[in-house]
Amino acid sequence: MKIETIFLRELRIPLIRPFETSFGCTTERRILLAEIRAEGLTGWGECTAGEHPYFSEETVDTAWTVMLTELAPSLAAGDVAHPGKCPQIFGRVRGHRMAKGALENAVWDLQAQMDDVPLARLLGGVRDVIPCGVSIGIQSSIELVMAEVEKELAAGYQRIKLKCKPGWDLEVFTAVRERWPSIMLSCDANSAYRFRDSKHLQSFDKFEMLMIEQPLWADDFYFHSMLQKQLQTSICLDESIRNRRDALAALDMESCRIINVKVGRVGGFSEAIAVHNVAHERRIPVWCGGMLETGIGRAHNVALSSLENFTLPGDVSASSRYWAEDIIEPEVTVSSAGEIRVPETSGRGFEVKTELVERLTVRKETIRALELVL
Ligand code: OSB
Ligand code: MG
Repeated sequence: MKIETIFLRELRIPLIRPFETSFGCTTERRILLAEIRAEGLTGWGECTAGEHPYFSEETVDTAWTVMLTELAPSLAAGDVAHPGKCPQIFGRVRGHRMAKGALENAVWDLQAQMDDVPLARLLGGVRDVIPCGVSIGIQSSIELVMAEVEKELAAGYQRIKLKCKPGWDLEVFTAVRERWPSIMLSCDANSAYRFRDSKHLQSFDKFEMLMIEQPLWADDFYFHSMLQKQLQTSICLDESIRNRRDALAALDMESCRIINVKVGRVGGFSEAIAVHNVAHERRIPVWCGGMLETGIGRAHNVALSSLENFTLPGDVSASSRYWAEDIIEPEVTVSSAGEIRVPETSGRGFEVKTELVERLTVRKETIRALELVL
């Protein structure tokens, strides 16, 4: 395809309620979108970088700079034979995977429209519906957690994940498990513990959780491997898995028994599919993580989750859990069985509300393909 124009925009959108993890609290999202025009069609991608470099090194501002000065010009400079070629086109730029992912995913979004197939099908998806869970942030009291869990279970969600950190763990798990002894439960520490906390982490085993997500350092495999030997509960890695090679290393070292695939964290759909595939070959289940995305990133997560090895409920949940009004229509909704239906229409299957996007935009840049007049 011949790309004509790339628009980068930053939107500011308040979350309907704050989301707190072990690394901080988010009340308003700064959303960076890539809009790519080619052959009369428009593809959209969402950058999952955070406002601060707390989850990963990237931020909205680093992604903005790298997309504007490096990635978008490279993409606009030539023909893109297939979206799977994007990693090669971006190959000179080291890191900045969330920035790369936003652009690459917009190209996949475009390609699906050009081929007139659902994005899920273009990615190799096989599911009609995907199983959904929720991630419940750190709250100011146990009562508030209980109320959240109760509400989400009533809505049908199949798995509850509790954000945790030292001082916000055993008491919370005890309260939730006493009230709901058999629900699918997990926790996510976002690297809040250290290897010396091994004994403490062993005491999580009695809650019979599906997994404990990223207990230790974001750049570690070795100590997770040592820790996994001491735990009955499966470790799931999130932050540590940046690409297919990391997944291979982690699985060979037995650093985890489950992998959270986030399309932004690994740099786009190509690498997300590659991570999915190596896990699948080793019979390691994966699930799709979330990064408080708007409908564009959410639609892309739904499409990715339709791949065969996404057997566990993901952190892909209804638009209304995050936004007063999402920027897509229809919004993403979850059935009472805790499932999202994978769209069967061409492309991402959710229309972008361009007027709303325009209204929420706080900065915008345009990158045009060079017109070579010979
Ligand atoms: O670690 O999975 C995480 C949100 C922001 C940053 C990191 C994480 C999360 C979540 C929320 O858990 C998932 C979601 O509901 O989008
Ligand atoms: Mg996580």
